Amino acid sequence: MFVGHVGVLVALCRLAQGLPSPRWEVPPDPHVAKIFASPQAIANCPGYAASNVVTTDNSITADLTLAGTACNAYSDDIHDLKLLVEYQTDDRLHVHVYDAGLNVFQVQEEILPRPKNEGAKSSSAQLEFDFVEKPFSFSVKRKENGEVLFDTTGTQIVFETQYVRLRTKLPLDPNVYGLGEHSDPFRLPTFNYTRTMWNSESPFIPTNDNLYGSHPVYFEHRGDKGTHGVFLLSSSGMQININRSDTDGQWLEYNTIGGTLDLYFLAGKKAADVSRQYADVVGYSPMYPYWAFGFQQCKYGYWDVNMVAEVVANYSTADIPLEVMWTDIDHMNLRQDFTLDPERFPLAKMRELVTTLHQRDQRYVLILDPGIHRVGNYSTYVRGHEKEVFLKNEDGSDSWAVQWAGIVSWPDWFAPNTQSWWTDEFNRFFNADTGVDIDGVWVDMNEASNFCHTPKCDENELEGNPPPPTNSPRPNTGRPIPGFPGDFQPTPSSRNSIKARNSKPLSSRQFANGTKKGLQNRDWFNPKYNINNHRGNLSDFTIYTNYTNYDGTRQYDTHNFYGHMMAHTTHSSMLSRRPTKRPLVVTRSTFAGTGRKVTHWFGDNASIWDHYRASIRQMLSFVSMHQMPLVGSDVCGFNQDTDEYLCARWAMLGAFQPFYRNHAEISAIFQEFYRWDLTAAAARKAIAARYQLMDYAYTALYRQTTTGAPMINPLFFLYPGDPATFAIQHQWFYGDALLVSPVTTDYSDTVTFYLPDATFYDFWTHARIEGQAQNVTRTNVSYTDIPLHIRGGAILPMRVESANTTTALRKKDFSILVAPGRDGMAQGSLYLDDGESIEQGGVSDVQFSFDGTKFEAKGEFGYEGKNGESVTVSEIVFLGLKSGSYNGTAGQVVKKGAWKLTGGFTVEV
Ligand code: MIG
Repeated sequence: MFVGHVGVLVALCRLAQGLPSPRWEVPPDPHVAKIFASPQAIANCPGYAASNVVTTDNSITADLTLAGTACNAYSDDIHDLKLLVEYQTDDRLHVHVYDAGLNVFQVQEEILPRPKNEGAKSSSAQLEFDFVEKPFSFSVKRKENGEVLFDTTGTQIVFETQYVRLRTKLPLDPNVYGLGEHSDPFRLPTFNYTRTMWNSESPFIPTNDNLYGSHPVYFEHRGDKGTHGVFLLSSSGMQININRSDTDGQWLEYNTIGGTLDLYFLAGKKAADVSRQYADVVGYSPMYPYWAFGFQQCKYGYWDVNMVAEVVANYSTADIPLEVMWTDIDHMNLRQDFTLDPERFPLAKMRELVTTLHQRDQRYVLILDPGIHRVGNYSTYVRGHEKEVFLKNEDGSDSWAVQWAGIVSWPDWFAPNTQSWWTDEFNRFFNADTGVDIDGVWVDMNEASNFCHTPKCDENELEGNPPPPTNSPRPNTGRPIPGFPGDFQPTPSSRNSIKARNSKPLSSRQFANGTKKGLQNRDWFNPKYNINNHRGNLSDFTIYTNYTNYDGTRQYDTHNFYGHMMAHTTHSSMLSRRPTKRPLVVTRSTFAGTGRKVTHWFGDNASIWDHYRASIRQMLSFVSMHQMPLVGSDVCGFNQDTDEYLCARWAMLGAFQPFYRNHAEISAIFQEFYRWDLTAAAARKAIAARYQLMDYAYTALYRQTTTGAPMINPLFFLYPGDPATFAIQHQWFYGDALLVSPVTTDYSDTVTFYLPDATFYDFWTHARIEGQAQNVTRTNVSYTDIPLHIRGGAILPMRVESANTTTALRKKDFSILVAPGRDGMAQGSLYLDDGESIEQGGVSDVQFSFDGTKFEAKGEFGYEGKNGESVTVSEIVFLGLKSGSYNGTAGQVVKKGAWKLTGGFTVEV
């Protein structure tokens, strides 16, 4: 019911945007009709038999040979496979089933550098690998308690040229999480559930569909018996099914359209250990600049530089701190990357804007799209063409597609000159002395999103749908746009170039056997196994899957990390502009490991309560399971009009999520927080709290970058033995000590939330409340309130007050909040550095503890502050010291002083 509703909205919205219609409105194209093999064909697949088994104390290898007549269910069975099992560390087991000829595609090392095999002994490892020779099947067991974590017996492995299937049995109704990117429940459904991985433009972030990113890793939680993780290192399009039946019990099944079965089993056994073990495989997040925690504002549809300045000014007038201002594709000339609309965003004025922002200690971010306008008078394209940076058609001409600028070519991020070309464009356009001196950059549309529906996209098709906009349709505001007609048409030359390119977009570059670059001669467009991509066939609305990358691999195999490559290339370019500073790159499309350099926002949600709620579950899985800490959704919602109530609630919700940006679509109303008094009041309060807690959050981010322990904790991470926490998806811990329990019902002032069996303190009133492993209902929660509770046993480093910018905030003294647990004790920490440098001089990493009477600070004290920044603690607030003060702050004791964080100290109470 709800899905249907959204479908209509999507269609309407896309019409308004002048975008081609989505798949479900386009009649099926006879040229791309699918042929499906019957499931019966799979049931008869023979599986494999193991031979030549060699076992060492660290590994097992074997040959796997097709154990009967090929079933050729969806393509051709591969006859000879190999098995490699490595006990890489005591908590990581690597199991790889791959083709003996090494022709099947494997993700390149440069995309995902493989973790080192540290040569652990099978005897000391936490996991045990067992197998049956014929038909080959295997299981993975947790030695300590005999829990079988993975078990493929009962279903044959199918390993074909365009279809690979592996199924594991699971306990009934298991607690499975992860497998992003999706907008589904945090604890995944376990009946009749499918997860498709095929990175796609996904307006309105539909549930039960593939979205912008692919992270084939899941965490499974078994209460006191532990949490483990399973990562399938594969970029192939796939469908993962979780289901059960009376005959087969409960299972999880991978169905991929290529690639090998490259599995990493992560033993845990605590959930945060799995987070770390996954970071060991795909990489740890970098530190981000301190200012990235500031509040950020964007909108598609700020149509001139004056308006951008006006928004910044309005925030000041409204007394709402704004740290980062963003501009969308509005700034571009004819929607071309690295250009400015000369009338509305002239360079001189843009430079003035940025200088002024910087003088005010604010920052600026601009957007880039991957499609490079394929016209001869556009120098970025011309330079790229000369350096041969684009994916190519069969005839050697540059690839073509349609994005905002009109006809575009796709950069081939594998080509040898692409990085230097991209960096050169950065250095020209974002030049600090002559260009737009941005502080961060945003890469969009990099799934990649193609306005062409099918690979047959030609002039007729483009006319059947609205033509590609070269400037966006503008709402009739009654406001003239100087010098910029509202109905701009593609130039004749780019129109013509469609015809010229209407040859098959096929190219072939060098291919050699045994190089894991992907089998030749596959059906690049319509493999018979349907992964259920919500955009249609594999190539619909994206880069054609037959394109060959420079290294000889095909987009068919590499599609899911195209956006990842753009984002990582962009990271290097940003680094080259400011080699000593931490870059901020925010990407829409992601793959496993993208988080080791850049971060992500959750794309085009809508201004609806369901997406306010979805932002929580998306954040939970990305931070704690996909190792992408600095994430968030468009606050107040992107598509459609928000309203002051939803926006007020969302202003508060977003303040306790890592990445905090208000953003809206061009045809949506303006939704800056100052537009409504109620929303403004909510934002002021939430931002003040967020800013006072910024060093606490920054410390949590630092921990994640060094230990992998997530800066956002799902409740079951901290209360693993409490089954009531396993499915909680509307509450979370910001850091590991601040429980956020927002109102989640539409237009309601009541919230029922769960308090685990522990002591808590209300963040706002400091009142003590004993959690009893029960739900608590709060009524009269106004639109300027959000329930926040400090976990007893925690110490939170805070600033004594908030400030307008993070620069000013860093000059405020610290106030340390001590919240003893039931045992009267508490602990916490504070990490301090200069907030922006890659190489730090002295840093501080201070451990705080309280034993009931004595507070102590000790650790490393290397950061001395710069430019008037404070490293002074001017107060310590002890909560709940007197007994019987459960409903008030009577138990609170405040010690004033001046303790310098340049050395350890103790305070007695
Ligand atoms: O087709 O640049 O997700 O944040 O405002 C839409 C315009 C293209 C999609 C991004 C959105 C951005 C918009 N972009």
